[in-house]
Parts: sequence; structure tokens; C-alpha cells
Amino acid sequence: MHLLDKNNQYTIVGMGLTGLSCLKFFKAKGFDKVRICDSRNDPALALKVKNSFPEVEAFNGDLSGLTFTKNEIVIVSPGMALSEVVVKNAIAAGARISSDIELFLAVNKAKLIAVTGSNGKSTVVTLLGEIIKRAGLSVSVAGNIGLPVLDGFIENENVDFVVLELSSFQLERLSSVNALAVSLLNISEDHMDRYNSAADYIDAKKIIFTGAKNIIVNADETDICIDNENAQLVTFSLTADNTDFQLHEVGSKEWVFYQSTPLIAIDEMKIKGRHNISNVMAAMALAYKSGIQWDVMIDAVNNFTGLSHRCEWVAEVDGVEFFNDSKATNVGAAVAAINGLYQQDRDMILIAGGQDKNSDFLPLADAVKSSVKSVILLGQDADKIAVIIPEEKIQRVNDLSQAVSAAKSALNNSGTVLFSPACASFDMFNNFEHRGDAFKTAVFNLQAHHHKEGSC
Ligand code: UMA
Ligand code: ADP
Repeated sequence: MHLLDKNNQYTIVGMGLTGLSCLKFFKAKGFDKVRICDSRNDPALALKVKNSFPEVEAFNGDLSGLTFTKNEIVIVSPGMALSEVVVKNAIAAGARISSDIELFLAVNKAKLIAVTGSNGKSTVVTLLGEIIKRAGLSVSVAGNIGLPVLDGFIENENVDFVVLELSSFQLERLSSVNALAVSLLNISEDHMDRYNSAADYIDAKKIIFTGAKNIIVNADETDICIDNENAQLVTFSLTADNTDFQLHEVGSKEWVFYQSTPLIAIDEMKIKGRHNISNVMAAMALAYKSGIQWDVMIDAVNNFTGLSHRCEWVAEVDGVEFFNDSKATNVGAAVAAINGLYQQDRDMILIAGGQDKNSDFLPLADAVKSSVKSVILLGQDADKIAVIIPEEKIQRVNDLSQAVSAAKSALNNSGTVLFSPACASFDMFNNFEHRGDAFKTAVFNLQAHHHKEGSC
């Protein structure tokens, strides 16, 4: 059965952003034998589906009675595990399981760059998008970052480049990606509520290598083995000196080098934290394999201020700097943020906690031990973090406004407050953006209060 054939019957599973984009794609291409379902009773976009596509058969709620045939293609949204009963029923009936990404790969004509990893994906794909634009080329930055790739495709089929951020959920249902250049940035534990083992999670991520012409390798991540012998490798590292991209001192300044050529002084970059230097190297290596000139890359990197909610500088109040890292929804991200923002001469207070994803919090203990003065905990699973941190370093609060005040009081007119939760946000907020905005509001309120007091 060909993946794209108007005679096929298609069932889209999931009425989220992905499901809706698939429906739009099929309709734009004149495919009529399409139905859509969602196991939730009232999924976010059900009304939109009903209003925009009243002719399409739609099912909500218990899907265990939905039947499938072997002449059917079932497009499963990434949030839906392949172990769900509806998917199992489709497989048992002999239907072909597919995804929005597989549909896209079948129609894509643009040069394709793909990025995965536990952390840093959105930063790298956004920076790479900026670099490509600065080179005067058109680009769609899509995928897990929030723009379903088929929405990007419908908007403009003729872009020069597509830069895809791929999650393990999206990769696990592909057999190959066949991109011009790819990178698996790093691996740290995440989504253990969805995978049986860390090995399953890593195996899903490694599908990105299949068919890649160029693989950008983070040499600091020794656990990732690359099983594509035909690809050209470009390596980068923050510590080694035998990689293609590396760091060297020139005078008193640290520079990013490509082999023996100095490219950028670290202190010229607007983006903060050592982990972000790693992200910059990955984006530059991908751009290099896309044929972009060094001067264009350097310009784009030096103008890149980073994304909101990722080690985002919020304000300085009375010598205390506040950083919003609400996107740190796993332990590895929070550890990288602590290590990345740590300065020997400034105390650091960490604000953490939220909804656990069945994570191992132990790596956080080491980072806290070496770099954090005290930890302010909040949220549903604060207890799970509390057990790995010495009691005397912990303070408990109920909300972010209390957390911000407590952090400020714990520092003596100098230091860093890092909000890097190491947990998902859904216990108290709609998403990580909502949580980060609440943190920023709390900081701005503190700042306003401080100015008012100062002016009395
Ligand atoms: N769901 C059901 N029943 C269904 C279908 C979905 O209960 O029948 C639930 C899922 O379990 C999930 C939620 O609905 O909790 C949303 O799932 P979805 O697949 O419908 O989500 P979309 O709106 O289509 O968004 C998806 C990605 N979501 C997930 O992978 C959970 C978005 O990544 C992505 O931006 C979007 O496609 C466009 O490609 C979000 C995400 O959280 C940001 N990603 C994870 C992460 O970054 O850690 C992997
Ligand atoms: P992703 O899209 O993979 O979630 P982001 O670029 O949005 O990645 O960054 C999410 C969080 O991950 C940041 O808030 C930061 O705490 C952490 N992070 C960013 N880059 C890295 C990196 N290279 N290594 C480890 N952690 C990182």
C-alpha cells in the first residue's frame, strides 16, 4: 500500500496540533477517505475540527470499539503511545501505522536538517533557522518545537530548507529520516513515564541517524554510539581539543574554533550558560554542512539572544540576578542550567519542583552539592526532590511569588536565582510558558516593590 494514495482509508489518531495539521494536509491534497478520533472526551481542538471539517467523521472518548481494516493507514499523534488500545487494535487488524512526519518526508522537496536530543533542541533549531535566514535562504523550522511540520509544508511547499525538531515520540514511529545533516545533541533521562527503559528511549532517538549524509556528533556525550557507517561525521566538544569544533583561549578570552580557525569569542555572544556554547557549536556544524558561509553564521550567533524560558535573564533586583529556565522539564536540563550559569564568586539559589515524570533526581544532588547554596521547593512532587538534598539546604513554599521572595532574602545583595524546575509544569500550570510567565511576573512584582521601598 502506497503511503499517499487517494484510494486509501486514513484514520488520524489525536485531535491536537498534529491531528489537525494532518486533516488540513489531506483536505488540501484532495484526499476524502479520512476520519479522525481522540481518546479524550473533550480534546482541545475538537470544536475546531467539527467547525472546519463538518463532513469528516470524528470520534471522541472510548475508542476501544473503533474497527480498522488492513487497507488502512493510521496516523498516530506523538502524544499517543503505540501501546494504547486503539493503536493495538489497528495493528491487530493489519493496518499500517504512520505519522505526520512520515507523510511529510514522503512529500518534502527541501533540504532537510533534523535535530533531536533530551535538551537544547529548540535552541539549536531556532538558531540554525536564524543562520539560514541570514544567508538569504528560506526556511521552515518545525516539528516538536510547536509548528506541526505539515502546517509548515502547507504554508510554503517551496522553502530551501526545513529544520525539524524531532522528539523521541516522533522518531519512534519512523524507520528512517534520510536528512542532509542531523544531530542527536545529548541524552539524559526523560519521559520515563512513557518508556520501559532508558535503552528504549535512546533507541527511539537514534533513528535520526538512519540515512543521514552528515552526522554532527557531540563528543562530550560518550554514551551515544552511531551506527551509520556511510555518513560523514563532524564533531564538537566543550572540553576535547581533537574535535572539529572546540574551545581555545586566545589571550585572555575563550573562542570557538573550527579546526585551527578562530570563529567567535564567547564573551561576544548574547546567549548565556556553557550548555548554550554547546548548542551554538551544534548549530554552526549543521550550518557548515548546509553550505552556509562562516561570516553569516558568526553574525547570526552574535545576534541570537536565546529563547524565552530557557536560562532567560529576567531582572536584577538589588544585586540579585533572576533567570527563568521554566523549560527545564527534566533533571538533565536543570543540571545543565546550574552548571552553565554557576559562577564561583556568586551564590546560587535554585527554585525547583513540579510534576515528576518518573525521573531519577540523583544527578541533581551532585549539581546542588557543588554549586547551589539552597534549594526552594514547590509543586506536587517536591518531596521526591527533597529526599536527595540535605535537609538544611531546603526551604518549602506554596507558589512562585513566595519562592521569589524567599530566594531574594536568602542572598545578601549579590547572587543568582535560577528557576529550573526539573519537572513538568502540569501540576500548577497549563504548560512551561505559563509557568515561566508566572515566575517573571513574581520577579517583576518583587522589583516594583523594591523600587517603591527604595524611593520612600
Ligand atoms: N492524547 C490523548 N488521546 C489521543 C491523542 C492525544 O489522550 O487520542 C493526549 C496525549 O497523551 C497528550 C496530549 O493528548 O497528553 C497531546 O498529544 P498530541 O499528540 O495530540 O499533541 P499535539 O497537540 O499534536 O502536539 C504534538 C507534540 N505533543 C506531544 O508530543 C505530547 C508537541 O510537542 C509538538 O509541538 C506538536 O505535536 C507539533 O509537532 C509538545 C511536547 O510536549 C511541545 N513534546 C514533548 C517534549 O518536548 O518533551 C515530546
Ligand atoms: P528542548 O527543545 O530539547 O526542550 P530547549 O532548547 O528548549 O530544549 O532547552 C530546554 C532546557 O534544556 C533549557 O531550559 C536548559 O535548561 C536545558 N538545555 C538547553 N541546552 C542544553 C544542552 N545543550 N545540554 C543540556 N541542557 C540544555
